Amino acid sequence: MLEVDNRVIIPELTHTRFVISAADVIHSYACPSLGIKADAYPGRLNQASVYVNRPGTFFGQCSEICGILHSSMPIAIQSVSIKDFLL
Ligand SMILES: [Cu+2]
Repeated sequence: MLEVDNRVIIPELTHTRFVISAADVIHSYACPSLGIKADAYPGRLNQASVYVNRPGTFFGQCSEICGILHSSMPIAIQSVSIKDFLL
């Protein structure tokens, strides 16, 4: 239940900034293994910075009770080498 249709692809060994918002209700974009947890508000921008020092896939979930589909809002972030990121 943690896989997604489209993973967020980020480059490793690079400072990456996530700009987080929502389209409907308040969510929380959380990926514990990357130390990310930021509320997503409709009409507002929130941000989180991350520096990933290895390739891999990191999973998370929405962590704000947001509605009946809250339990099926997975997050998957994949870090790849800069060379692969630029392809
Ligand atoms: Cu939720």
